[in-house]
Amino acid sequence: MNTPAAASLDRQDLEAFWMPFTANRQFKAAPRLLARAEGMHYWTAEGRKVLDGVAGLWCVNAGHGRRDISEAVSRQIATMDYAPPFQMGHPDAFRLASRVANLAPEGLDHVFFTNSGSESVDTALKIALAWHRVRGQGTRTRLIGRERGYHGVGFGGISVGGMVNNRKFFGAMLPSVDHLPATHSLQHNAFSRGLPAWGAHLADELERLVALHDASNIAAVIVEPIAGSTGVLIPPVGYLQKLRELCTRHGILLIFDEVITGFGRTGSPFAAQEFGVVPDMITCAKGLTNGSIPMGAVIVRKEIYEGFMTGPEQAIELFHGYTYSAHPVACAAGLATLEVYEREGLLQRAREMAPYWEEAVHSLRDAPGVIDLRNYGLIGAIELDPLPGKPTARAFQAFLDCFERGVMVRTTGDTIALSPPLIIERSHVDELFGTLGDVLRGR
Ligand code: PXG
Ligand code: PLP
Repeated sequence: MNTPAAASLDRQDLEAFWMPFTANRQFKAAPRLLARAEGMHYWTAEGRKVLDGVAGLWCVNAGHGRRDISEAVSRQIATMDYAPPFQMGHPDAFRLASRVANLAPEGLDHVFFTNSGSESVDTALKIALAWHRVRGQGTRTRLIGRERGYHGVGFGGISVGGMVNNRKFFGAMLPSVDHLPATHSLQHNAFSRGLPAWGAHLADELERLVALHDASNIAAVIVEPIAGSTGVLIPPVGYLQKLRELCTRHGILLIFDEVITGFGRTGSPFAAQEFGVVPDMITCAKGLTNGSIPMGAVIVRKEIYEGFMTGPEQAIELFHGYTYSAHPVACAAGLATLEVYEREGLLQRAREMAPYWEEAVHSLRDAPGVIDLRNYGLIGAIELDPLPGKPTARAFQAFLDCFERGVMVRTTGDTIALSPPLIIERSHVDELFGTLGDVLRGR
């Protein structure tokens, strides 16, 4: 499978593209170019086959090259390339919203479309602030995120997010934001399988913030049910339940950022259902279109939507939206994607695969440098002891070595994160962990 055109990019061709979240100079000196994808695999521009251990970037949940999706997209772009979403509509936008609402936990039944996870987060935060205001509680303006949270890269998302490098370069960000402590603890929870036992009490930090600011000033709490980008941090048993109880008690909206956990990653359509905790809003993106066309969504509780539907009928209720909200091509991709998920039972498949996956993750227990292993559904993490004075280098080298050997993984800090397409078979799991084990053991 040689694709010479892509392989022959020279240094000059590589220059103009300022790559996101990438060491540009290092990459351009030795580029890793992908040219084709099918099922569980990528092929590089040089024609090497690479097993996809991360579903692209946590998004290609049904595997690559799904004909149903590409054909729906082709049909739509030929029929109607674009339709304005403000004061106009097209049928698939309404159909997709209904389908997404049907997948969501009971009570979350209205859907606002965006184009990414970052936009979904900013949208949810804005809806939270505006909702309190329209119902006469406009003093509720404070937002609460969590240390080691990732909520995309908009100013709202980095403000409530808790990753220092994503924040420290960008000035003051949103005012009036607090952070709950992260739940990750090697000391208490290293090598836990599934949900760790220690840490539910960390949700009580919300009580401390309520005591400090008073609930009447707090609009919303946003957390990832399982934090992905910051290294797969699994919630302690009872933690999310506790957050839910505290938010309800104090009239604070609870937002689950399910950009990664949505669409089957945990073994349920959403982590909210998996963990039996219903938030007031869910943000999602990625798996909504199987990564094929950019699209995100915010799913909100009926009471929130209805809270806005009170003024004169001719008045716009929410002054928010994107040129590409409910883009017809993205809607076509979304509808085709949800059909594939349903037909193939993919939103439950992680649950079937989880025991085999868990064993495979924990087979690396004695590999050199491994200080923690974490898993839930079809998510896994291998945390490595950083090399002295060279944080991140050890995991990044493992990523490079795996890629050389035909396996794509993802690293964040000194953690290797895994999130394969949900179509993964046991033989792929064996190959993934076989290669990872060889790389970590220096074989
Ligand atoms: N929230 C969460 C929980 C995410 O995981 C976003 C918001 C932002 O979505 P967009 O579509 O704006 O990127 C994400 C995205 C990684 C990695 O390495 C993960 C994401 C993005 C980039 C890298 O794990 N998740
Ligand atoms: N900037 C300008 C000058 C615009 O006119 C618009 C949209 O009309 C935007 C930004 C926002 O773009 P989008 O709706 O794609 O987020």
